[in-house]
Amino acid sequence: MEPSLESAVEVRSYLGPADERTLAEDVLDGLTRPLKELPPKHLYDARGSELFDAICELPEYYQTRTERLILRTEADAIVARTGAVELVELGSGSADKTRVLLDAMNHAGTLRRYVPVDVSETTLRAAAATLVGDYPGLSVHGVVGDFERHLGHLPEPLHRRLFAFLGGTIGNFPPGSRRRFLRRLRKVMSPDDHLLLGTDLVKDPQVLEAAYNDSAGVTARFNLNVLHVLNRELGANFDVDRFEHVAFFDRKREWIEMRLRATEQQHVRVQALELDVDFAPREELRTEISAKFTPERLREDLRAAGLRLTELYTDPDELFAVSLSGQG
Ligand code: SAH
Ligand code: AVI
Repeated sequence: MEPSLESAVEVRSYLGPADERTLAEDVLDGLTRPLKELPPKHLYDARGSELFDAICELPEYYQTRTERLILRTEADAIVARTGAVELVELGSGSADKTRVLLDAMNHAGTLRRYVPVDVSETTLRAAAATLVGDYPGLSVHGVVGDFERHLGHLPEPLHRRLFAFLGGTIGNFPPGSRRRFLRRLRKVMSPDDHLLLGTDLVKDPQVLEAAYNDSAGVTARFNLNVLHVLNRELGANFDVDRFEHVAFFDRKREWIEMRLRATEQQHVRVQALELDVDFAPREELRTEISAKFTPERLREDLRAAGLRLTELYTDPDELFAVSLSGQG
């Protein structure tokens, strides 16, 4: 009998009332600290995900096109080396670069299933629908959830898996949580699975700062959008026009910090939490860190999580790195 070419999509959401609590807890915790802070995952509502996709097209944001170039060059080798039949992608977003990996698996005749994991349900569903249309026979099992909390909900492996965590999103964790996350991920992986990790590299601060202060102002809109999320989800009354986007490279910690700065003194009410928050003139709220790596730091982080770096792929200008690691 001919193998069936019928594609299938199944999407399960693990986000529920508990996640509204997570946003509430993050806001309560983050906005009452001396240095106000919010975790970056709240940047990605449907509008934030669209703005992120627009960032990926910006001339200053070299990361996306560089990672795509590396994947194009190395995808066949990665597929041959891992023997993967299944691609599990964390923070999959619009799954655009993913196609390079799916194409290589398809070409090698191994592709069976794609498992995207993302907090942004709209984006994940749209990507899943497009991919099943484009890859006959592909089965997509989407997990709408938080990769820090819902990795236990991945479907039972079919056979060897390639876990992909692309775009440099690992850099959005603070260093301690980064290693904790990698350790947890390693525990979810079977002995024959591999991890393909995209990391942005340390480089000229001017190049880095330009990537987060683009001339079209898209990153500023992406950053400010988190205030719209709080207004909508928690009944807050942030006056978004009275905040400005700030992004700079912290040379000591080797990470980009993205912040929102109050242009003047202001008082904000977060209705759902019965919380009052005051901002002094020029006071800042940190919305993201984006760590930049050296090969040594990457190797050390992976080693601390029980993973062994087997290949480190980079571009000719050494802007970005894609690493392959396993447990062996
Ligand atoms: N992998 C894509 C998208 C990167 S943007 C690329 O390389 O271009 C980061 C993605 O991670 C977004 O789609 C966002 O919704 C998702 N994300 C951020 N924090 C998350 C979390 N805690 N759990 C699951 N997904 C998360
Ligand atoms: C998803 N993440 C890796 C992006 C980054 O570069 O840290 C998010 C982003 N923030 C501002 N521009 C892009």
